[in-house]
Amino acid sequence: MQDKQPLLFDIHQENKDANVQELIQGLLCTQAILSPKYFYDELGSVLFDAITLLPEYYPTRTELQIFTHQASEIHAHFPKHATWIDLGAGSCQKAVSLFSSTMPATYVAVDISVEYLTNNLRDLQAKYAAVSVVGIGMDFSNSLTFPAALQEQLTANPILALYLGSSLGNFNPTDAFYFLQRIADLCKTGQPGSGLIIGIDLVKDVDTLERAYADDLGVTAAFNLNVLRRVNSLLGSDFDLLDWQHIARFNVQESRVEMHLQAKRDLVVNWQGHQRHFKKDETIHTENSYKWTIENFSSQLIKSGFSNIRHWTDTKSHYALFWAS
Ligand code: AVJ
Repeated sequence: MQDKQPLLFDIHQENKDANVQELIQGLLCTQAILSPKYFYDELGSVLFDAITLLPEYYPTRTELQIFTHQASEIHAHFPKHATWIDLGAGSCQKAVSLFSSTMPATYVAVDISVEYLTNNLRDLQAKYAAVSVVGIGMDFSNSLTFPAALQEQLTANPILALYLGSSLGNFNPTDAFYFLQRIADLCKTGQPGSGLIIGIDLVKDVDTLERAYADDLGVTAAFNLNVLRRVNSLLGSDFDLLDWQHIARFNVQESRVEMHLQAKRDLVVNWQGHQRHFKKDETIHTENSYKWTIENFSSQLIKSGFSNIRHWTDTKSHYALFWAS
């Protein structure tokens, strides 16, 4: 008999032209900007995985600690026989490590690249024959519309939305509000008991925050610089990586760690008939990672349409897991 296979959808319209236009516009802004979504090519994804192993980068391991130390309390909130929707699932490891305490009926892994999900999901489906495994390639930052074929799973069971790894940090508070509102609407389509489990990185001393984004080994620097190679390949531009240096600083006013690439000298970058001059020390802003307080994030959840908010933190209150239904 043929093994059960995961159900796969690719509803990510790879809009190359729009990406190129967006890249060019960002590079021509007075404060040049690049979207953090360009970090994650094959090498970039491996570099990010390496970041999560760095001693300075506390979020990933702290989130895992909270899940392990407070497992029974956290799992008590998870609906049973639910449809799990793992937003930004990646390797699916984080969510799957929760299966031993609460088994979903359906596991829907959502990520920007369905290719990356495919192999993981085949193995997962083989290992958990009782779970319906689904993979969806889509950019969920702007809309959360699921294939019609999933209607049944979304309405007949409770929904557990998972957004782990403090990925919400890339959204500014306004965009975070709209995004959470869409998740709240999604939860409303599910049976009672539906809710969201989300990992949030908290405001803390500046040194700890900045070191997490400027590690001694230079892995985060490589992760940041790698985006210029991605831009070179997408635009045919001539960024020379040796001309740029990695910068990470906490912007207290905006409550975010900013990553920039800073020009080491006056230089010119050329692409497709355009050019941009950069003065020495001028920067390209490549990422924001917003940090929340427990109070701010709780009220954000309530504004977005959630009630019944719970949270758990580590002993240093560096990181929080929130439950909202
Ligand atoms: C994947 C967005 C959660 O902001 O901490 C890590 C990305 N950038 N180091 C973060 C990142 C530099 C990460 N997120």
